[in-house]
Amino acid sequence: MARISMAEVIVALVLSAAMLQVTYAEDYTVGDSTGWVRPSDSTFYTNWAADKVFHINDTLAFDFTTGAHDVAIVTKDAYDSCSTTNPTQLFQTGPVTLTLNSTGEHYYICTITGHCSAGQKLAINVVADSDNTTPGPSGSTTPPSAASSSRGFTFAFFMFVVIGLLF
Ligand SMILES: [Cu+2]
Repeated sequence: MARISMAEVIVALVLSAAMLQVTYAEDYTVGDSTGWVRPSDSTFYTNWAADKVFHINDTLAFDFTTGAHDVAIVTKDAYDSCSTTNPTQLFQTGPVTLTLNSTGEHYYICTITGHCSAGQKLAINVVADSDNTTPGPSGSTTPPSAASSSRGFTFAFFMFVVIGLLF
């Protein structure tokens, strides 16, 4: 066996994992430069999310002025009906950045009267890192294959480092 200590292996693993993290996580600003507002077009946030694939550890930044808006994490029913009673979580100080740490459907609304029904609501689906679901064709400028191969390359490099250290 090579004279590599367990500590060195662990350091290499941590560094590799940190690199994977950088490769994987994307930081989204909801609505981009528009931010989190009552939109003039009720489909604005639906359209914003339509061409994106959200992964575990991606972040969502809701950019809003404290007091003017808020962010409530809600159920699908509450999202559909714009019900503001008993949200799962409520963030009233803006801006707020949330890390996506579970897969599946996630629903967000603003609880200020009239805002959700005007379209200040966001529904997204979060997939696992290994799920290379491709974005929809509309408005996508980056070919999905490029992102997938980048992830594959990073993983290959990670395995190369681990194997190189062990033998
Ligand atoms: Cu609002």
